[in-house]
Amino acid sequence: MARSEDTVRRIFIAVDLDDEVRYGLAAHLSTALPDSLLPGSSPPPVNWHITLRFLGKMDQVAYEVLLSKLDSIELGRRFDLTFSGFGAFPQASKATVLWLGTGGGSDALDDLAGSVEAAVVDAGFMPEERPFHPHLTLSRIRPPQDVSGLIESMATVPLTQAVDHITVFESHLGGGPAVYVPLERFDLG
Ligand code: 3AM
Repeated sequence: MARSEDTVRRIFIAVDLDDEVRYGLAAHLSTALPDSLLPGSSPPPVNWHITLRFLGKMDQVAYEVLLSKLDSIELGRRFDLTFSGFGAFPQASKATVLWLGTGGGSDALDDLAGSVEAAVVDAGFMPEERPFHPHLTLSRIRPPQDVSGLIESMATVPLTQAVDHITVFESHLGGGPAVYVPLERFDLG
């Protein structure tokens, strides 16, 4: 069905996970964690991803410009991404977000985020002011909690994600978990 010109979408660009990695990670966490529970509210595994750039709401024209810029840039060579231990935003002693960090391939991921940022700015969006910090959000915690012990207990996760494309997602918020719909993908070389 054709989209009307006044369609507004809430958009972010991310590295998606293969189901093998997604559910392998979920299984690993449920056996590795002492009580199989993360503090706070955990997004369902189907929603797990590594955000490269959150853009927010945009109209159809801006969306099409964004796609054309993403289509025209060099995203670099595909690479393997491994996962390291847990981390927290803004800090372990008062965490509001518990995340899984990246290990091998983090430099390539940084470069990929830089390429995406260049395309986003070229498409007319304001530059991101915060430095890119690759992470996979595992839990959002309100009120903040001290997760220092949990972070120390979680070692490297034995899974590897082959990063061979990026995905443009539409985010639908409402009651319950957000729904992330993949709209477009752009392949790495
Ligand atoms: O990858 P994570 O889960 O850290 O937190 C939101 C999620 O990131 C983030 O975009 C991803 C998909 O929703 N996000 C949502 N609203 C945001 C905002 N206003 C935002 N990031 C920055 N600014």
